[in-house]
Amino acid sequence: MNGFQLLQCGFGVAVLLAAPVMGAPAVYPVPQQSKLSSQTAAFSGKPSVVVRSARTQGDKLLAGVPEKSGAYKLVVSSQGKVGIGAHDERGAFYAMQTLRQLGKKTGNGDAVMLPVGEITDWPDIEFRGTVEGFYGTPWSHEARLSQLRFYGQNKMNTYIYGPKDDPYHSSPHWRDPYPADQAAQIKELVKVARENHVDFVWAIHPGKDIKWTEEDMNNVIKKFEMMYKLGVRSFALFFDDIFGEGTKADKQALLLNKINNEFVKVKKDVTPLVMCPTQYNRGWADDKPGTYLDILGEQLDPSVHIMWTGDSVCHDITLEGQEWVNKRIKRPSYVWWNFPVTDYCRSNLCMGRVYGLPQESGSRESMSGLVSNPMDKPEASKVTLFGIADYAWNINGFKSDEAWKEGIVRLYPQAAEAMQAFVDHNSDQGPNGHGYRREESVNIAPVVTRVLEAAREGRVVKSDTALLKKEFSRMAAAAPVIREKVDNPRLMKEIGAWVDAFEQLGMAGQHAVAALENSSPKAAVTALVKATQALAAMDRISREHNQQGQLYRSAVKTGSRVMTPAVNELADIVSRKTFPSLSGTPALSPRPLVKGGSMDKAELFCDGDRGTFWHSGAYGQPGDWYGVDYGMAIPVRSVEVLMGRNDKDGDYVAKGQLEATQDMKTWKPLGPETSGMQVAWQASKPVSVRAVRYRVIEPKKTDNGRSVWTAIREI
Ligand code: LOG
Repeated sequence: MNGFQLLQCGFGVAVLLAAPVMGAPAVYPVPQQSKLSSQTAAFSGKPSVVVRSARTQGDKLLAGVPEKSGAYKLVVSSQGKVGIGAHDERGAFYAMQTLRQLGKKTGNGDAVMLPVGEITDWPDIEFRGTVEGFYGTPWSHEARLSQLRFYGQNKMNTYIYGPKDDPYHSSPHWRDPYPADQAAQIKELVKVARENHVDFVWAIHPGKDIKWTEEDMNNVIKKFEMMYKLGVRSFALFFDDIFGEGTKADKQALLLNKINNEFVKVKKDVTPLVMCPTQYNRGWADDKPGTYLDILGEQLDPSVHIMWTGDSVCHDITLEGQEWVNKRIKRPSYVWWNFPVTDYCRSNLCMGRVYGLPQESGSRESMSGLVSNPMDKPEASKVTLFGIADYAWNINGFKSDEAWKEGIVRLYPQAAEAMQAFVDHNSDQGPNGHGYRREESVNIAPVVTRVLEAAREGRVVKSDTALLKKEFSRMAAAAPVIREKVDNPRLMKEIGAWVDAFEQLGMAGQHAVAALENSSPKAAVTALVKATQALAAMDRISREHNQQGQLYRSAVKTGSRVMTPAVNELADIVSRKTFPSLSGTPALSPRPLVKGGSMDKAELFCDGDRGTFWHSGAYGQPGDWYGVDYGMAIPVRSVEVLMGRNDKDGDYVAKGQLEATQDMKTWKPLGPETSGMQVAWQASKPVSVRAVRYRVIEPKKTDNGRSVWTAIREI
């Protein structure tokens, strides 16, 4: 197909006019070489397009265009002629995306104004995009279609399909064909991906129960054949998060090489395989020479890409870390970046700026691909995906803060300021088992620190409290604007509860600061009551969202790194000052107790949030126990233990006994022995209890007889 037909396929002037970018014609991702003058020329019509072929080798438009998929040159002459030279059709498509961003409506018929000059452009990283690879409700079909278009517009070329909760991607049904309706949807995804020059990579996750027999290995090829019939031309094999037989490096290499020889090479139109290893991060890698990663490096066909999440499961990517693994696997790794995924911190939104990717020289060569594992909230993920697209295209040109803000303006043109206020305070994961954190509330944080320091000493610095109140009112004011102006129902369904909570936080904050500033006790009490009501409303919003019944429920946490703790502390300081008789009451802060497992992050099972969990990090043994100490005897009427990382997970205790103590020495049973993921005890009258625990009678076992770790969401 030549470029002219490409335009007739629907990328002509109509598209150009449909979405002109007003203001300065910034291009994103930032182009590699841009020589645009301040002179503009009116343009209407069709660009002349040359795509590299045997015939066009010497064409002027191709001069300087590197031989890379997606590379292009766009030339605007002072006479308003537009020429495109492209390495391939993808490059011509990308040139049109750039052109669309440069065009400014003239108000004069069909014409748009374009800056005169030229852009020569190519991607730094060959494979750029996402891996839908999280635990949780997979994205909807509509959401996926929208993602694919978004990737095309932002010059990302890869979408790896691998949602952990799709039973036809993983066990038990990886061997089976998709039901007809789902097959039809995948067919459509492949088609829309192709229209947007995105490789739809279908991944299989067979390692939980694969047998290394000829028959079962052929089952993988058979499934790939079924997917090939649906149009899929790119494939991946994931061996992450599995135990036992499936984890063997030599067997995995054998299977991949077999598929490469018997399927990829035979088909001819299938792209190189991608694999996610079992030891996919440095923290989990055996570092003895000759072990897992070296075996893959030696035995896997050099064409196969090997994925890598960095120094741990969720981690910034560093050049040093890349060099470490690349030496072992004997190829540049294909980065699976676990950001902005929130399947380990479901109560928070990660909508902050993109940072923590290497930019020093050598970074480009250190990765063959970069895919982001996003949130289960596809629309909300676009904020960070915009930044990742920019980074992956042009590493040196990437400016984190600018890309973030530009992304907000483009995604929410009618409510950019309000959305910026929202994402300013919705970026951190909160305390979590992976220890991966993001900055939050950056601009106002120093003011918050000063206000709190002063308040603890009974002082009020008016200039600071004024700044803080202004920020809280900016937050409260943002919510109605977002609800009214953000024209994206799917986004609002994803983050609506957070927007509601955010509004209450803004109100709570304003009242808390007012209470602090007020010298009259009566006015302080009035403000304090209002602050408390808004905080209670936040709790209610969170509890409603966290209701039973949904498979993946979560609390709703907003401003959790800086702003919510600040409001709580201010309210506390004012109430102690206003009601001195209350001061000295010990705060009821439960402490985790563990026998048989790591204490690390154990506070996550008594943080009041079912969306976070603690993992024992050790196989369960009879006599192990997990509990909560309240520090003093309190009346207790019911106890509930919610285990497993989520409702589908197997990491819980098979049989156990709930117990309570008053003296921390003798434990008495609360009810009979219990079993299952969720156990509970209830009494008609409260009993006095200092601590409660769940004691393991029988650990849960895997199919091969080994006991499992225990995950606890909440006691
Ligand atoms: C999983 C992934 C999950 C992510 C973050 C990889 C390769 N696998 O610990 O499905 O979304 O961590 O929780 C993972 O990252 N396992």
